[in-house]
Amino acid sequence: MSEKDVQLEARLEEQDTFEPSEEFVEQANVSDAGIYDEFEENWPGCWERAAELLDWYEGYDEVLNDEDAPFYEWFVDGRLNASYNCVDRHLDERADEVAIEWVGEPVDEKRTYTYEELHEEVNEFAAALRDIGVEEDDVVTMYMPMIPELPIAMLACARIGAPHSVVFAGFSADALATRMESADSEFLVTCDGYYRRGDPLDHASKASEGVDDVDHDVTSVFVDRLGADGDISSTQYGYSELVDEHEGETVEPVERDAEDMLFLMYTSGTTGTPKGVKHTTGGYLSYAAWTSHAVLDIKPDDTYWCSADIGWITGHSYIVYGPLALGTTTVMYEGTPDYPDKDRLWEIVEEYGVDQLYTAPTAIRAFMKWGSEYPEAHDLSSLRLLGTVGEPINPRAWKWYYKNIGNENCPVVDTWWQTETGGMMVTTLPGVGDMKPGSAGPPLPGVSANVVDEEGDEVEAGDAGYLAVDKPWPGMLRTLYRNDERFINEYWDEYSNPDADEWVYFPEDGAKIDDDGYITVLGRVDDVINVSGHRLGTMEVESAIVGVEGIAEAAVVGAEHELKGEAVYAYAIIEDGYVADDELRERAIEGVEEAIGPIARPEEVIFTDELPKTRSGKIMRRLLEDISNEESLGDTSTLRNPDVVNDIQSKVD
Ligand code: 6R9
Repeated sequence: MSEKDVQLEARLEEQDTFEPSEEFVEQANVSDAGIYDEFEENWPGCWERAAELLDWYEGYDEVLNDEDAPFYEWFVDGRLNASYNCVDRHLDERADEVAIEWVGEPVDEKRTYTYEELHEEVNEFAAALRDIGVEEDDVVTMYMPMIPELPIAMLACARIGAPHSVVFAGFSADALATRMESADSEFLVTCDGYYRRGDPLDHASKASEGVDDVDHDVTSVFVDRLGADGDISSTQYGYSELVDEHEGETVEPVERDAEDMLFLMYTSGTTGTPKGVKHTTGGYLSYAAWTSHAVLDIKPDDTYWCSADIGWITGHSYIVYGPLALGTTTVMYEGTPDYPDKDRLWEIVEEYGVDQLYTAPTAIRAFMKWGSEYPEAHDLSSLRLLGTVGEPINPRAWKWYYKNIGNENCPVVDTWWQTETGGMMVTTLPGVGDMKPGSAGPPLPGVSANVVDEEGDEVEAGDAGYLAVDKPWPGMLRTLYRNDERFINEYWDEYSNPDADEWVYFPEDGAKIDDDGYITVLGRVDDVINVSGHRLGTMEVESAIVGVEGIAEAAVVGAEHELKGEAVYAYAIIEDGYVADDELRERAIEGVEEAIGPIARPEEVIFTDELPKTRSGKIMRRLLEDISNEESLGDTSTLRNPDVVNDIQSKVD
């Protein structure tokens, strides 16, 4: 490093506040700090700003109906169609502009869809879906990797008013079956396979296995992604044959009520079964579009790239719905960042002239580890804004991203939100606020998020507490699918006062607030482990382990991990007559992969004779967490079996 570089590095290390450049502010979609007051004074009417970004067949009568809180309704009686908003309405001016730039894993395999081409594809597949029996309000499950047919199928569903439920392709056959059962979903769109690090990966068998486990009949459509490298000969419907049969057909977008379900997204919670988060057409889409406009600063002429997977909420809101609603070009990449080499992302940024990049701290930590020579080998000067999501980002990784990817020239938005919130909630507005690495920022205009103590009272600046949101917002989940009771229990029981009709949403995250109102999110306070930005419920993983022959009981916790953020540590008790050996350990790991998928794979499986339990028999996961992180242990006096702690500790060391 040159003397100048060393000085620069030192300055960066000390700096804790960063301003957006004048150049950025001048062109930003939102650059007036008055927006915070404006939204507060005119709440909930302020949310018309979001709804105005969409085209409505019929305007709404009321912005918010809170009579039956917390079952809120937004943009009451408005009517619209999400597929129309993301595709058709751009045809007048942008028919030949690119909607989706798809980059395959194999180098040089790419596809470009203009808005006109996307319109054609979406219409033909919508016609095909109707043809195989999909009706309005039927839930269509999609179990697909990052191939263009996934957003096409989502938009085709939206067109005919059939909610989709996308299941991450890395999940197991079991996970697929559970979600299809839970949603009573009779239709599946999937594919033969995809490429991972150069090799074709079979997906069709996993999909078929899942379908076999569903109690009701399922109609399946298979996309031929792999050509000769895959096999869909024995499957029910081939995607391209279906679409060919409907070549050139158009399907009138169905007018949906603002509150009609757009999609379901399953996510992990404290207890065993995944939660079917319900999002609506009007509120969700307005919110995705508004946050894409205000936070990601997306303009129609941009080439925008979110490197998440569409199988997660981030991909729904910020690869598909938000960017397409705004008529921009959204990039979609099939592969991993290190194939064929560790500069693949930078190569893509350079080739397509990407304006905004939205990625996750887990990826940034990997880039850091690989070294700055990879981004340095490419011209990244097209970038105007950077974003992160999924877990807390430590200041060191933030600064690395800011300097090495953004050339100290792009604002970095650290966006806190959840599957349930539909879109971003806490982040700086890039054209307005200063950035403070490590802290997400203030709540967005119109969002009322605070940090409170156990009683629900706001904490003093600098103290830790829990995030709480005491006003509704358009992108919020409306309920958990067919389970209103669980919706209340999970999110509203903690701080609400139903007698006074006061409702407070509890996201189950710990946080701190600074005296300037900036919020630092500390992580989950429930039994959810965040592996590389993906939520895993401890119960889900534990029941997979206990399902393995020879294992009697298990407890899993998250332990800090350099790249993944958190890794799964499993503590297990074996049944009498079995041996705690590597074979059993391997079977436990396989059990988890089969039940959930490789992302849930335990980093360590530690066999023990007992688990630390309270007198009432509840497993003390906190203690196991401390042991896994090799931290000193807090109070162990409430343990029924305090000796077990030393025993387990000696096994982890
Ligand atoms: C969008 C998404 C939600 C959980 C959330 C929190 C963590 C997300 C974060 C963050 C700190 C950020 N999280 N963004 N923590 N800073 N910028 O990730 O949704 O998969 O539902 O996860 O992720 O713990 O509660 P989801």
